[in-house]
Amino acid sequence: MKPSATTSRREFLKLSALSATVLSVNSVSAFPLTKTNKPIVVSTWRNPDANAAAWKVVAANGRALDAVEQGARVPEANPKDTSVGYGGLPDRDGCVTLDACIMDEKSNCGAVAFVQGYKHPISIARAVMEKTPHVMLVGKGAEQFAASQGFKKENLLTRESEKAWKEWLKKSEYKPYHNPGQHDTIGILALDANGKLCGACTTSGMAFKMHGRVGDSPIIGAGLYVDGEVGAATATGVGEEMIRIAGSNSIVELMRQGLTPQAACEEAIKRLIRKRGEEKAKELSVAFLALSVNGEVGAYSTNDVFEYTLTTPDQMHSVIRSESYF
Ligand code: SD4
Repeated sequence: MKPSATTSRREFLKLSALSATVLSVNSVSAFPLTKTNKPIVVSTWRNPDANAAAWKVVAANGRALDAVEQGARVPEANPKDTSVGYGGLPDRDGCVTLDACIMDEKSNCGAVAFVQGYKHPISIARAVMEKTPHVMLVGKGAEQFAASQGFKKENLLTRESEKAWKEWLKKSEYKPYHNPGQHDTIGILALDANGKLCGACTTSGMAFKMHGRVGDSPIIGAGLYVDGEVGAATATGVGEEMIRIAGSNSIVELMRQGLTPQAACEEAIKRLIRKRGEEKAKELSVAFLALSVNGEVGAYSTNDVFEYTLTTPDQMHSVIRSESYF
């Protein structure tokens, strides 16, 4: 399935006028509520198992929040996935450091960054959201909190990841790489049968990064943003670029102004390219994925490598190639 066609501003205004007449008087949302295709789960890259875990929750009338957490835990536990959780490639000092965040339909959110020794940062992020008055814990503090919540401490560096790091050490070239064929940070968005929209994002970040480097993935507004009245967006790729334009938040705000998720993702990528210039941007792999509260999906990336996995009542875990600028 191709992403839905871009709705022009004029079409949107027409639609808004129409929708305004059918909106409930109690509704405070300016967003046009058209027919919703739900439940729906969408995740970055080829992640059918993650979508299946999330789908199990929403198909049983469960909460989108549980769905995105369960979905994110799948690649976190998979040692073959070298950019998320257990088996994630380490930083240049050989340490696996993880980042994650989660956000619900009421904009409650939790995040952890630079966490070592815990396989499921997404669940720690959820605990930060639900059990502390804070949004984000990092490093040792996040690890202490995880221990206090009963999370199990484990070694996350697999033999394969250690081997890759030792290979990298031979030249120790500091180019925290973002090989398009070799990354699959998961951002996962779900709209449940009750119309609740939630998202999660989890990663081990860029391979062989500086010790202490944190990317976009745990930053609310950069790697993930959800507004339960409008839509949600998530990102993958060179995190510094998404942070620079507050990418996921920008997409949701563009959707609030009437752009489709597709048009909003395209505008965010173009904004980033305008700032960087085409020459430099060609080297940057960045992709956005968005879901509106109406169940429309959009995706767009700088280069032609991005794909995402979509699950709806009619489509079980379809992997779809995103359109791209280059
Ligand atoms: C980061 N955005 O840490 C992440 C990396 C990524 O697939 O998406 N990898 O910058």
